[in-house]
Order: sequence, then C-alpha cells, then structure tokens
Amino acid sequence: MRHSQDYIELENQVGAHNYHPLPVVLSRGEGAFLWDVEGKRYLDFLSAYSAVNQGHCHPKIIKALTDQVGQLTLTSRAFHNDQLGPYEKYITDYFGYDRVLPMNTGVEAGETALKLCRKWGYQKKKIAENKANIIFAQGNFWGRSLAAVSSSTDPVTYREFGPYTPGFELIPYNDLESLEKSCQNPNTAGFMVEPIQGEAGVIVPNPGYLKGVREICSRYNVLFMADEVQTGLGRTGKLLACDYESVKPDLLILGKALSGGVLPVSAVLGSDEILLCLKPGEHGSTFGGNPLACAVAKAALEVIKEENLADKAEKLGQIFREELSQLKFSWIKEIRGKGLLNAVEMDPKHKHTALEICLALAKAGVLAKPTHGHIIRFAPPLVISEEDLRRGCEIIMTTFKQFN
Ligand code: IF1
Repeated sequence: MRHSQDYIELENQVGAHNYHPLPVVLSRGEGAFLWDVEGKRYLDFLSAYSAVNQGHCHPKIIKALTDQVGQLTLTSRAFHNDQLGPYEKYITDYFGYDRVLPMNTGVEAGETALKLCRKWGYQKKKIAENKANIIFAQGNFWGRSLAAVSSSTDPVTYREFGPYTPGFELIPYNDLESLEKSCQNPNTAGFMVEPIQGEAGVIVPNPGYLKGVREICSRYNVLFMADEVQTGLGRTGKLLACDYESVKPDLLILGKALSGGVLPVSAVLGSDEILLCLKPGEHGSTFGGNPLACAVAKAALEVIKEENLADKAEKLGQIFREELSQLKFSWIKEIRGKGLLNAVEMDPKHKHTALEICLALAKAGVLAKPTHGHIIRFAPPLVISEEDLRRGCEIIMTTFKQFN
C-alpha cells in the first residue's frame, strides 16, 4: 500500500463507517505539523479536537512514555504502582483539589462525574434514592456513551440509541434564569456544563455566566461540574476556561490534552466530601490510573506550565481573530472564540459549504474540520509559532476568498 487512496479504500472495506474523514492519510506529526503518506506537509488546525495542545509527539512527553513503557505499563488497580500516587499528588496540587479519580477517555470521566454526583446527592444532599436530577445545557457534547447521548440535543448524536438514561434535564445554555429554576427542584444534584461549548460551534457564553453558575449552584447545593475536556489545559488562553471568571467547579472533568494526545488519559478532580462518597469496588476501569498514563500525563501537564502554553494561546488567539477579521464577506456571520479555540460561522444558505472549504484548505496545506455544516473550528496546537500561525491565516484567508 503506497498511496492515500489505498489506505482509504482499505478502511472503507473493513472498517465501520462511523466517521467520514477528509481524504487525507497522515503518517507523521511533529509540533503543529502533520505529513501525509505522499509526504505533503500540513498545518494542523484541529489538534485532534484539542488533544494535542502540546503539539504532535512532544519530545518531553514521548520521553516520559519511552522511559516508562519498558518498565511497567499496567497493573490494574488490584495492586498499587509507583507512578499513581506521585501523579495524583501532582495533579491535585496543580489544580487545587483534594482528590482525583483517574480514568481514560473524556466520556468515561464524564460518566464518572455523573456517578459521583448521584452518589453525593443521595449520601450528602439526602435526595431520595433513584430520584436524583442532573441538568445539562442544550447543545452540549461530552461523548458517545448512552448516558452522553441521552443528554444530547443533536439528533445525529442520539437518534436510534434509545431508550435514554432517565434523570436528566436540559436547559438553554448561557441562561441563568433557567438554571436557577431547575436548581430549585430539591432533587437536583448537579449541573454539567462546558465553559465554552466546543462541538456546538465554539459557543462563548456571556461574561458573568460562569460566575452566575457558580453562585446559583452554591446557593441551591447543586454540584457545578465543568467539562473542560476540550476547553481545558491552556486551550482558551487560561489554564482552564473557568479561570476567565475565577470560578472553581465542584467537579473538574479533564481529558484529551491531559496526555498530549499520546494515549487516552482523563480525570475527575473534586473535594474529599464528593470523591469519598465512592467506596472501594464501586467504580473504576482496567486502565484507569495505569503507570504509563500517569507518567505521560505528568509530563503533559509539566509542558503546559514550562512552555506557558496558556499565555501563548491567549496571544496567538488574538492574532488569529485579528487576521481573520479582514474577511469581510456577507456570508461570514461571525469569527469567535477564546485563546486558540476559534470558529468561523458561515451563513448556512451560502452557496458553498464548510466542507468544500475544508477540502480546499487541506489542498492548500491547512487541516480543519467543519462542525454542523456551516461552522469551521480552528484550533491549532498551542505550540504553533507566530510565524506558522500567520502563514496558516494567510492560507485560510486566500482559500475563503475562492468561495466568495
Ligand atoms: C467524536 C466532537 C469535539 C468533548 C467534550 C467530552 C468529550 C469530548 C467537551 C469526550 C470529545 C471529541 C469526540 C470525537 C470528536 C470530538 C468532538 F466533534 F465529537 F464533538 F471535540 F467537539 N467533553 N470530543 O469535546 O471525550 O470520550 O472522546 O475522549 O466522538 O467524534 P472522549
């Protein structure tokens, strides 16, 4: 097999068709760059949906992986290992929480947060068993499990996966009045929300929304669960998107770049009061907290601080939005985002689709993917140089002009 088409056809023949990728077959990544099997180089403006904030194959993270992989990769939690405790100490100090529950994928961390929330609701808030209510925002996306799709408002995400998990309530995003009303229900145990909605199209809430969420959840003794799987770890120009309003969620959900994209690592951080509601044997996973993941995640977190990636994202994000604001076309409705999590929203009635533009961008050497047909998310690794970012902006603007 030599050409991209060979790989695409093979996947088509023997793989599930649960994705429709751009026709690009990648074989190498380094920093903000990717190369396809024909040797063509691309600027990565997706970052595996914010999982490679530290750049592809970051040397420090790869070294942590290679140092550990020949030593011990997995013991299961039936036994202790010499990486888990030090990692747990590091990450809880890093974010200022009492405890952490280590998992693997983002959706597993989301499920873990919901299970902790229900346990806490019954044990601490004294909600009647099986009556706990958990609130989500319309437009949310936190993964593909049955519970995650049960809370979705996107038919493509939930259709034909019923029956759905009970005890979930949906309210409009960025709407504190609705939140307060739902929190007045004494059975409400928690509110899970993205500080900026990623998949919905980089929806940034009004200033004060997160502060309002914090205040209302505290007032009604409802857990504020922040899904920072996509917005966390420097992506939006702060370590956490919640830091923009200096709010501290009761449960912090992390994933994706927690490993720098090297392997699946996720985590839920919280207080003793919440995390100790789970007793031994009541939750876990084979790979959760494995020594390899702990070594990699510690290095991934160190890189974010050592390379000031949040500040870089803040500075480069300003440049990105300034550059793209030169696109004065009637069919470009909005350019929005924070840090290096940005999106261009097009008029859905424009004669060209976001996918056509993304295909042309790929040809021009920039990789990005549309979300919801008429929105293109742009999220390069936070390690991208200013020069490469500006080069990417030039390519993006030249390409958009072809679809005017
Ligand atoms: C796919 C979307 C993004 C997430 C937030 C939890 C998770 C995700 C805010 C779950 C995962 C991924 C999933 C991936 C594509 C991507 C995605 F397009 F699906 F919606 F980023 F926006 N919370 N998002 O964004 O983490 O279990 O995947 O590790 O499923 O297609 P995961």
